[in-house]
Amino acid sequence: MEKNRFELLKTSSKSKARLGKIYTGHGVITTPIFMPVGTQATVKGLTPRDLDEAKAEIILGNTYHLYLRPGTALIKDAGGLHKFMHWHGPMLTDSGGFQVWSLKDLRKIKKDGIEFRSNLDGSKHFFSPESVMKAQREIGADIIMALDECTPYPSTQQEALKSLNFTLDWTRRAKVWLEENAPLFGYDQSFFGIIQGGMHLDLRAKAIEEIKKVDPDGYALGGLSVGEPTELMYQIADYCTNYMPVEKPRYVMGVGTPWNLLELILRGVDMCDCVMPTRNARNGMLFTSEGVLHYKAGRYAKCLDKAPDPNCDCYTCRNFSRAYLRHLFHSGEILAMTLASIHNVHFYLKLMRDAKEHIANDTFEDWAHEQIIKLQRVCD
Ligand code: PRF
Ligand code: ZN
Repeated sequence: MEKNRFELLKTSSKSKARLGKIYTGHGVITTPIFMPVGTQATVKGLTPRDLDEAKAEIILGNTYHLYLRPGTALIKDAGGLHKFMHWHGPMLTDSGGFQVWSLKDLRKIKKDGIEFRSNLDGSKHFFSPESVMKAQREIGADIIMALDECTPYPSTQQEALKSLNFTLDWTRRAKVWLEENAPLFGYDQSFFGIIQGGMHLDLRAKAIEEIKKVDPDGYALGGLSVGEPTELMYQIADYCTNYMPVEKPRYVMGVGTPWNLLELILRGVDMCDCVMPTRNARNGMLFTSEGVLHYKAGRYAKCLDKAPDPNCDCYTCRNFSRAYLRHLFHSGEILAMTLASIHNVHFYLKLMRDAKEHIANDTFEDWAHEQIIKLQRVCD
């Protein structure tokens, strides 16, 4: 079985921005990359054909949701999630640590794993570092994540340390289990460890030191974008990438806006995922080259002659007006959500392709700073 591998192609001379490639059994991912989120074996509102058209290189799935429904046994019987959902490109699954953690009243974190009740029917379950690896073997994503505990914000040093020690222990146990249990579908599955430690720099450094000993295929930053000021998130990411091995991919989990992504790329991050492009699309918000567009607003009711984003060549912007999109939204038509999601996902992925081109041409930093200001404006 051919092993997945990461190739670092370039590091910018003016920032920590990097260009790289991850080779997987389902194709090559070029980094920096954004991963659209397909929680329940679908990127909400989009067909795999839409994802292809947006040039998606990798999508994300969630072990927690798939384990509860339809169950990982069915996905295994389908031949893995790629076949089940007809997405044949690379795929990453989150471990369920964060999704279970978000259940708050429905879960109990123990030394050996997480006890929780299903948000669907109240049934009782237990995730151990090993059982979550087994579930991810059955789902068959190309990149799988260790079970972790997302440290809440704010947390004292003592609370964050206790939480971190669970994550570290679980990561070691996950690696041991993976070494004894081969992938099921004939292609390699990369294993990423997750760095926690809250906003405590010394704990983040300790986390990296300890996870390095496990020698995962990639390093994720968890516990960010959990209520802390955005500047603090950037500082933690900036600090952590200084200590992460240069020869492995770096992934910030669950972030963020288009400008967040550019800020993180400047700080040496290679991968991000977030529900934002699809969720915000469904709620009436588009990210555009001219800034944020609240397409449901009354001021667009008669806007027949302008595309949602005049500088975008996605299916939505090529064919429909702001007035039409607003009409669909106000009529409760599901097509509003699909058309808006097509645009937002396209926009995020095009931004990543532009970022890569600018890094290659040594023009990334000035361009990124300009974009960071432009993209945050609100369209009138
Ligand atoms: N851990 C895991 N998944 C995550 C997070 C985390 O800390 C976050 C936090 N932003 C998003 N998704 N396993
Ligand atoms: Zn568009």
